[in-house]
Amino acid sequence: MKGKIALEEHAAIKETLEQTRSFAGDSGRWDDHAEQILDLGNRRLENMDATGIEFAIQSLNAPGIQAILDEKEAIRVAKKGNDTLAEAVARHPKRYGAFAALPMQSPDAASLELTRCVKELGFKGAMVNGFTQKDTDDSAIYYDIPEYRSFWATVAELDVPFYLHPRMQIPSRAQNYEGHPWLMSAPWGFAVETSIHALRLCGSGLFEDYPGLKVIIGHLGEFIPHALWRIDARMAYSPRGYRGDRPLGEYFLNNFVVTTSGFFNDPAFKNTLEVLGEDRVFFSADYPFESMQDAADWYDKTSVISEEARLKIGRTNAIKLFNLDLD
Ligand code: GRE
Ligand code: ZN
Repeated sequence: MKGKIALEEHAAIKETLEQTRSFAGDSGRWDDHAEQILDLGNRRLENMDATGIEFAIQSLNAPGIQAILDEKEAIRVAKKGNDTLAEAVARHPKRYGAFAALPMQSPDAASLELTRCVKELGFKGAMVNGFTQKDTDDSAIYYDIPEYRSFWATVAELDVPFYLHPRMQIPSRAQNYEGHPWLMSAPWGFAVETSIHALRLCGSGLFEDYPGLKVIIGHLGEFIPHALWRIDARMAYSPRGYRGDRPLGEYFLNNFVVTTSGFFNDPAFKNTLEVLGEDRVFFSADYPFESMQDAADWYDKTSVISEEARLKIGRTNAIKLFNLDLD
């Protein structure tokens, strides 16, 4: 399919590049991976051309700003990353948009940076990589806590989506992964950590306070669509600490949309579509951690969807969500 739009596509800057080393595959792939993730020029664009991706919203790699302990440094690197993405967008406005990286170490600084990115740089929203560390390695701040309500007020006021992207659990909190480092990252742990964070948002009353918030999660919903019925079924018996007024599933279906990033599989796609419907699912690749070719080879041919739905999920849903100036 020509004219696809992708939402979870990553670039690194010098300050965040090393974070991706362990994900690059064997050491022989590092140089190539580094070149791919640093590039926002020809190599990326040619890859998009070859796979029918017309437009891609770029974001900084994970864990990115969320792993920087010092607040001032987090603000500095976020600004630098966002300015780098903004320059790429300015060079290729018909091909790239951008999500803001945010210094969530400070709700106020995050609000200011998101406002700058949206109002001055034309960014399409934010991408935040799970919980934020701050001051000590063993810190993990989730955004359902009251201190972040002012930040969410800014997101709601700017009326832009917030993409909650995975990161790995930190070693001091990862005892249950001990001896199985593979389990901590993209094969499983990414979805566990991201789904817990997403469910915390749902269970905190956040979407009562800001009913218009739109949260995006990748990887076909980080396992939540499959589990949604059971969550509500069991919550009828054990809702201790739940602060929503309505069943959790209602918040998920109202306030979340999901992408196909890194999940190019018919049975899982079918399940996600059955639960969410075709208006709430968006094509994405997750380049360069996944190949655009794999994403497109699967998406362009999958028989799970009609041609009409292929166009919506591949393109028009994104044009609507982000008010994109594309035909
Ligand atoms: C991602 O961005 O989703 C990602 C990584 C690292 C490894 C795999 C992966 O950041 O999907
Ligand atoms: Zn990603």
